[in-house]
Amino acid sequence: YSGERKAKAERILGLMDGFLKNDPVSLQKDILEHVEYTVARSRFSFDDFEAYQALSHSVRDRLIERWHDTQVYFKRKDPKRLYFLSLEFLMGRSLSNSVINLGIRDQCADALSQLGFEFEVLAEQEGDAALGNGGLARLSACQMDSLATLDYPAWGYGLRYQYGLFRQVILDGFQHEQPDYWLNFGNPWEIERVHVSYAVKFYGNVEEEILNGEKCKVWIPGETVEAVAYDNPIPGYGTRNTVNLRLWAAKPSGQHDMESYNTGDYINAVVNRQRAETISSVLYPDDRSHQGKELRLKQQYFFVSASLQDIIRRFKEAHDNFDVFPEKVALQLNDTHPSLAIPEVMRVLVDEEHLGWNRAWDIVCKIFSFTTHTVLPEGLEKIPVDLLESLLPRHLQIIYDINFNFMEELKKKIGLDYDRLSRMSIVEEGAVKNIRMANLSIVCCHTVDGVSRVHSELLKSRVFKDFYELWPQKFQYKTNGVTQRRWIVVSNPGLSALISKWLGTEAWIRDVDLLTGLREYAADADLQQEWKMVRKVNKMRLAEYIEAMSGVKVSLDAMFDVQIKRIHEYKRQLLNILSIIHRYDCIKNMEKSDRRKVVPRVCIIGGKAAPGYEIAKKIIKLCHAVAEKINNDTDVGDLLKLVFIPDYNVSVAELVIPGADLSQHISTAGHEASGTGSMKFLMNGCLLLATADGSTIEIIEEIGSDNMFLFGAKVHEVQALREKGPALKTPLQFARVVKMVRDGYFGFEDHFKSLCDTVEGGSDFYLLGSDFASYLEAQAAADKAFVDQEKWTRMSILSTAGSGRFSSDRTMEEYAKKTWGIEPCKCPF
Ligand code: CR6
Repeated sequence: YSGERKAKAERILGLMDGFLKNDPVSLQKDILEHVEYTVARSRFSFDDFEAYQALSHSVRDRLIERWHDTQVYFKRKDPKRLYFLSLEFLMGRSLSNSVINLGIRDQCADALSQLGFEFEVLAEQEGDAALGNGGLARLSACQMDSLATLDYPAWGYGLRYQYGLFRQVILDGFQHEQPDYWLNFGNPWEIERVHVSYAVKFYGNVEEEILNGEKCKVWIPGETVEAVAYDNPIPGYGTRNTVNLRLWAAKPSGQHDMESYNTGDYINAVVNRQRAETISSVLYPDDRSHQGKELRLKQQYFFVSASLQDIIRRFKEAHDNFDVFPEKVALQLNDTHPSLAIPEVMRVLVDEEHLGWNRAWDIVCKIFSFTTHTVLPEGLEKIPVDLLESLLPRHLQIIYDINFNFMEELKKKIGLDYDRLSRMSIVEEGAVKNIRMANLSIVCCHTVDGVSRVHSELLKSRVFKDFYELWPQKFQYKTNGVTQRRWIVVSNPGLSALISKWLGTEAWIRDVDLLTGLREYAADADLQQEWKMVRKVNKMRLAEYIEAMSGVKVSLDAMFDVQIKRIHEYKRQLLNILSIIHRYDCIKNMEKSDRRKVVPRVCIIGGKAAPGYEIAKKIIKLCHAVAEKINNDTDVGDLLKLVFIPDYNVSVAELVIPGADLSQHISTAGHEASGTGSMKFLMNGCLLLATADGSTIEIIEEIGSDNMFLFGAKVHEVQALREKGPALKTPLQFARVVKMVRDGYFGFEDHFKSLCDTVEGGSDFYLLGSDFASYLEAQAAADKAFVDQEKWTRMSILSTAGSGRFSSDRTMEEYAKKTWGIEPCKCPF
């Protein structure tokens, strides 16, 4: 600065005490001030929730300081930035994660204890930010943590839903959905930016105009909605860098529709305006398919348009033409949900910036990359042309033009192979004409990433075979990863401290490959003893939670066997339940003297079913019906318990994962694109019982197949097995347990009939019957291993030791180097 600005800056500096201090006394002062001035309670009398609010605001202040420094530094350096576009972010709670990444966890705990509060208790006051469905959304959250930690100049963009993923309430064993109005008690982790807002347009029509002698298209929109930014600072660990997750909320536009006001219907005019807010009001709760809903399409365009206006504004602040746009901007599409960004960039560059089609297209082809998260063709998004035409008429024209050029180019390469041309076309012809968003993304992105190796192989050999043959170089994969900060340090502090003690350093929290150092101590009796102790404490915590939630008392000596994830037929929770019935049946039919040999088990299942997914809901009901029977059978007692954990979410996962002995990842091979839950369990020293699917295949390479319990058909065998249909051999035990369900052994036989029909009579699409025998063998192997606690503990240590490759730090580094071309930009302060 110079002159007047310099004098002003100096005066401000003179008034400042410097950065906020992190010693316990300074923290106490800050907390008390927030109690008084932010929460507006008396410093002399406030409760746990108010203390949580005040503490959060004190932490937020520190986040803001770092956020400012980081943004100023990025602005000064102007590096190539990554913009990560995702319709879902499953952030969970922020307090514990923030204080750990800021390095002030212990100071906060000290400060609070002197004020008579306990950090852990306050952390429990926070609700989850559940702006996502499952794996894809939590992956985005893990990746943001890694991007910040690795100092990458990244921004996340998404939607600020007022209602997150529904709350699951179980009544008589049936799932009911309740709205999650998560903002009810305020959200100290976001900063509302009333001045960062953009007009987003919908509907209307396209007209032609002559500008400087050239024809150009002008979109005359029919409706305008305002997008307002809410910033969520994401702190890195062991760095000052704090990146931004900017979420958009819809607000009525400032531009008034004079017509309706003038007609004198003031109340209705206001109510209509208010409707704009519905765009960002609710998250779609189905992660299987999204087809043809106008509101969904509006959400997609709303967040894409606002984000791009923001990105282009930032770019234009530093550059006066678009020549270097591809050197400064990388746009990552998290699945096809944000793929309207492609025609939107074309529209802005061609219609508003008047760059000309070819130049705009050249830019588009350089800036976009796309990651797909699904294996199933039916999971690929389609948008009905009619819908697009009415909501975004100009975008439809642009998509048609892109497709026309693509088809012409393709014809030159492959000739008039009409079958192939129609398979690859962005436009799907038929009774209902659709836009295939995956085809659009593949045509326009320079890279198409899968989320595990086998996923990418399936994309290349099946789902996108035609495209792979055309552009083999576009297809890559980056195996998913999760952040060890949240999934070990935050959620399992006991194990975290133990790891640091034995490795002699905390450096693994940033450099997770160091975990392999545990391998040399895996058989060390002292480490084993301490490892078991930590795990026992975690099991106690989980047992208390189970009792509080379900009233079931469980024995700590039992094996805690966990399957927590969304309920899906392909994830085969039904297979798990049927094997639990088999176990129960075996115990019941055993001689009393043999029961001593039974390894006691607590089977824990948790997960939400999409509200319209009937079969998944029946699986939940079956779980409860079976649990009711088993848990009330005093004859079986502690040998077997089954509990369903309701309302599974990120915070529940943080509690359950550290306490699990065994976890199940048992999808029919070839169906789970990656799976990330397994990685969290692995990091926490939980053994896996799994099929060779998704990222499990790579986990086997890291820890060895003898360090886990594998079973089931392999990816390449599934097709042939399916073709056998009714001729498939299924074991007698399978028929027996299904019959027990059919015959009403657990009640509700009418209700369960259609569920049983999905696995019998030749219709067992997910191969529960044919995998049953090998599943039972794997279960038996797990029982046998559990009896030998020394062996089990060694396997547990080796699991953690081999988990480093599944850190999102590794994933983000691979993307940065191979896909985005970005480099770290570390804030020096
Ligand atoms: N449902 C995949 O099914 C993968 C995550 C993250 C999923 C899952 O195997 O681990 O994405 N896919 O890549 C989608 O959401 C479309 C998921 O979470």
